[in-house]
Amino acid sequence: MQKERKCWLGLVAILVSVSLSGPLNGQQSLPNDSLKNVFRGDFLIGTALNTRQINATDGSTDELIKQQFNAITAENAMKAQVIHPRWGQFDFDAADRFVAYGNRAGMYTVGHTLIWHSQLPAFVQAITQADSLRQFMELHIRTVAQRYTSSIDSWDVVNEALNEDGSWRESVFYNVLGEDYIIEAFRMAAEAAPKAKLYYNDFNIERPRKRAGAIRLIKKLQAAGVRIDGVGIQGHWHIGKIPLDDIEQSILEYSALGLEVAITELDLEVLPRNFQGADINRRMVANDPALNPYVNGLPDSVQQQLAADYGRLFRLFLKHREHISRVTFWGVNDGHSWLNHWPVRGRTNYPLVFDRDNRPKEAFFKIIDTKKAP
Ligand code: 9MR
Repeated sequence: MQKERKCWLGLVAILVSVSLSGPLNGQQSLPNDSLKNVFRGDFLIGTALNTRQINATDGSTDELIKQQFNAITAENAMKAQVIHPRWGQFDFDAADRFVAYGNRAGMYTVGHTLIWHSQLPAFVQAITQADSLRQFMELHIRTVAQRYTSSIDSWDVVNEALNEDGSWRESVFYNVLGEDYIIEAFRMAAEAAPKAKLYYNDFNIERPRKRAGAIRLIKKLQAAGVRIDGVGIQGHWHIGKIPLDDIEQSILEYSALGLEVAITELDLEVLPRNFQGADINRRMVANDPALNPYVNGLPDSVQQQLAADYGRLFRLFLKHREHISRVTFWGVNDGHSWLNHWPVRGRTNYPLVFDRDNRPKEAFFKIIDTKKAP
């Protein structure tokens, strides 16, 4: 009897340890908790999908996506360079597959992004005439947004229009059309996508100076009578340096303007960096191994810091849950993150809450805990 009890206890212990530590012999075991279920009623939990994930080529990642997330954003498939490579010639292949994925899985589907200075095809960069640029914007926004009018729930209409000091970024749109290009972009999007939420999306707009610029931009749209529904704070932050007070203040100030707030591209950098943000024109040129210290694994102290920071963030998001529509991670697992390639190529980074084998990290459990003891 004693022996039998011990045997059962042993079996239970093995099962518990397998479920906590993840796959045995490389096999996928899904976590017991699901982020989307735990935060249901608070906000959506999203992820960005790359092409392989849109094609569901990796079964275990696909299962994890469907178990954990109820919102998806196209990481690259809807950017102008991909979808509109030459004037009037569209390539909807990847974007169609992306929205089909969202439809099949019943997920909230985010279009990213209509007007952005980056990943813009060369023919647009070369435009110098206001009329031509307006024609491009009109053709691009109408064609793309109308095509997905029944499948895209929210559009990042304009992405990253501001400099760090809150002034206008000198993109081709600003240089040729002046700051009112943003009014035109939102007006066109409102006509082409009447049912979708319309967002302005940027990084570092929780910081006071850039936030002031974003507020000017939003007020400008509102004064012109065009629709804007939300602000996307991207959320590319760095462990140990999460600007919690600025984030809280931003949530309050943006929502006071009548807007929803989404955290649209969340990841927490753990590797050395000499600047913050996500301006992809900035790179650190280096082959210094000190810049890539965790090739063989993340030290426990860093893992704990990452987890604690994710916990603090989600506690803040929960506190302001009535203003927050969605929290989207920028990638599914650490192996998929753009931060392995930027601002230094070929690093081993750990910014997300699932590891390279799709196992939940300490950060995942800390996030779930915020609901248990908010
Ligand atoms: O994650 C994206 C990466 O795969 C692309 O190479 C990169 C190039 O533009 O864009 C990344 O996503 C960016 C997003 O579209 C806008 N905000 C910053 C993101 C990280 O650079």
